[in-house]
Amino acid sequence: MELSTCSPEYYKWTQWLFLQLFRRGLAYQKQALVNWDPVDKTVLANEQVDDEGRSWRSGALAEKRYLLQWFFKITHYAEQLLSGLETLEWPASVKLMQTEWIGKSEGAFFDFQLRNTLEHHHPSSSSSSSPSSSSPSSPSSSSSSPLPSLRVFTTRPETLFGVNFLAVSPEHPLLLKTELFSESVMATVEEMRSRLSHHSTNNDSSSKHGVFSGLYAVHPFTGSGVPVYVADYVVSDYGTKAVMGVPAHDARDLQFAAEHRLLPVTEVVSSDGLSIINSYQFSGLSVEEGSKSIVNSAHSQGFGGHMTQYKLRDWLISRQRYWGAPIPVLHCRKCGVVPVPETQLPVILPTGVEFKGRGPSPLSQDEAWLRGDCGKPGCCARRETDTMDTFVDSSWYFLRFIDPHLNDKPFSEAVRRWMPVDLYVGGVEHAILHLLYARFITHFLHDQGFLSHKEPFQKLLAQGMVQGKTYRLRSSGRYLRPEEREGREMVGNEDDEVRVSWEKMSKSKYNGVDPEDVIREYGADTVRVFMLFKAPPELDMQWDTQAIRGMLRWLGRVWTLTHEHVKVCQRRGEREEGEEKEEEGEEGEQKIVSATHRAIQEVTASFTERHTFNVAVSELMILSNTLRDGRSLSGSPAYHSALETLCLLLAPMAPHVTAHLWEDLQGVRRVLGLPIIKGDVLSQPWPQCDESLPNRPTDTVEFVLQVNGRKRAVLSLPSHLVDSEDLSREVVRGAVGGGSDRGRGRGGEGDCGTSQTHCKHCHQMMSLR
Ligand code: ANZ
Repeated sequence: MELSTCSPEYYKWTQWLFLQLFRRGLAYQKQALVNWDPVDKTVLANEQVDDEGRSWRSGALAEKRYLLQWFFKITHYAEQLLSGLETLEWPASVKLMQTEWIGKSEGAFFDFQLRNTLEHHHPSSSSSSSPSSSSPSSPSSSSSSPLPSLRVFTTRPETLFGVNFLAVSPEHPLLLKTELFSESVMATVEEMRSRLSHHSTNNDSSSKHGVFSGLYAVHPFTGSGVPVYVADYVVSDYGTKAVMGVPAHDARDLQFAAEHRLLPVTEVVSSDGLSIINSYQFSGLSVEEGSKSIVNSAHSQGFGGHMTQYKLRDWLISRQRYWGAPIPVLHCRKCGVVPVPETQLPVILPTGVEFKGRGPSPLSQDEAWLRGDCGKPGCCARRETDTMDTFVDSSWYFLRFIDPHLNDKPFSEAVRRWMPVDLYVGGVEHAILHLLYARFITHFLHDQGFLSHKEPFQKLLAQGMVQGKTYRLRSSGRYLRPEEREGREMVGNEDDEVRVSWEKMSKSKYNGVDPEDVIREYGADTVRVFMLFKAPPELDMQWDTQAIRGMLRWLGRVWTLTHEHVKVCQRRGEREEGEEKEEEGEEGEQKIVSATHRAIQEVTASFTERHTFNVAVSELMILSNTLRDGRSLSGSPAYHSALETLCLLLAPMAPHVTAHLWEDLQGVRRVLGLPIIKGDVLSQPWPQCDESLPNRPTDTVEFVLQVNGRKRAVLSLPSHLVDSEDLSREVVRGAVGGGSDRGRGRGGEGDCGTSQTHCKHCHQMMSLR
């Protein structure tokens, strides 16, 4: 099954998706201050700019620019996307990232009537602190038309009586009424706007630029006047673009108030944070009660109410570049924006365009392609030249997979049966990009009746990174090439010149390993089993070529055990029939049968439920240890059956080796009086565990306690605790401190030669951190 999101057969349906969103008002165009990648010369979505303000793709510092852009209204789904997380079996860390990205804040709004004179003083304010005595004058002291009111958003309504200024962002619509402000105020506002457009954020803690607007706001409860400032710490795309300044209880407000000498700073919440003070009739109430009563009272008097805000912004999908699906709309001089009819899809990217690597999109250079027809006679329309962010393609591809070659529909009816995806495996770097976009589109398609499920991916496994050792000069930060690293093998050693550490493999860091090289040396099976064994899939894995040898040795041991058994059987076959069989120790045989069924149970659970492939390998090592200890039973049916099971359980991870072993084991079935099984190892049914067997070979079980993937202790605990909650309690009750680091997990160290040991419960224990 293969599909290619850049083929017109596919992107026809990405364009169809755009049209569905457009029709419902969820795809729209607006002027926006956007993140501009100066290297790729394109716009980036917020999610595509990292914490340092750099492009996820080029790594360049993103700039801010105003452009007319297309957006998808993902904010319309903020609440659904948030509550939907509860239904998902995803790692808590990824859910948390999405929760924080959506950023729900529950609070209140208050409307403050604006005035251009300070008519009242705050009951507790001193006149010397008022801007009227120290600030630039307002353009006119009395205005003919009544001034509007100013709405603020706050998450701390209980602090309303501590307000001593209001601040609006330089982009606040109030500032469009330029007649309300003096020229000098507008000039300062302009300066702030231009400064902001050159910085990726205006939330920088160091700068709190601001200017007194000349206007005052009337406190809705007390009637006192507070000055209104324009301040760059107020974000223009959040809340109401206006805040109430409460310096006594907010650090940013305090810094601003200090810089602008805004006094007094009145505390309105007691120092223990529990009750409301200095707030007239609300004083004495608990913060929670007071907050409610203030909002209710404001609501009943018509100047306030509850308000919920989300940090999530609409998804900017316009890209000014060649790749990506062309946005299927026409711009007509008479009719405005006209969607391309579905019957005319796909709008195919023009061929033969010139790539200059800079400047406007190559699509806007192709005059013939640009000409469109909006359907009305005499119309002169031009095609939209923006293409869609390629994350739009990947936000629905999983639906197409079910039948990738459908011509008349984006996806087959069978999605109702097959979706959602049971288990989705992907890197954590997609936590708030692909995984949020795909959820949004699935929710939307569900609401439109195209899908019966809301969430695309029921379970998520976010795999860790493969890390390699890096060697970096302390002085210049330069990464050393392999030939420059002689004698500097330790991680964390105190080399004055070079810092050795583990980092994600990357060409620029010279710490990559070419899989071809290691596969050539150790074989694909060894490398695969080694990688699965080295770390649980969700943790980073530190690549250690030396340790692969240990895995090769273990596979060699399985090979030897099998061939020893095959030889014993063959010798027996050569002996005369009727000769008496060797006595088989019943106890030893029982041990092998138990170990076999335990392995089936554990490996099956590791594969199907826990995805702890490292544990699966460990369990197979335990079984191979039991077989090695019970070598005297080599040649018996129980031994044979254990080897066959080992082969079947190992086959998904080491298909080549086990294909040979399986064939050899089949060769001696007749000698043992067993029927021949048809087919190769991979076409056999999965072994079934006999639940009635005592599958715990020992009375005590050793547990390796790992914290953050590192072995901290080995605990020897009674096996009856294995599946009980008592285990967690036992561990918490001091076993951590008393554990010895010298112990060994069964089947781990010494078996494969690496220092890794695992137990099936290590995850539970890790979560006890
Ligand atoms: C008064 C107050 C008093 C506030 C106090 C906080 C502490 P979150 O939780 O992030 O939603 N705020 C509101 N809109 C803003 C904007 N556009 N730019 C910058 N700040 C803004 O934050 C909500 C709080 O951030 C709001 O509550 C408001 O300040 C501020 F002791 O109001 B608060």
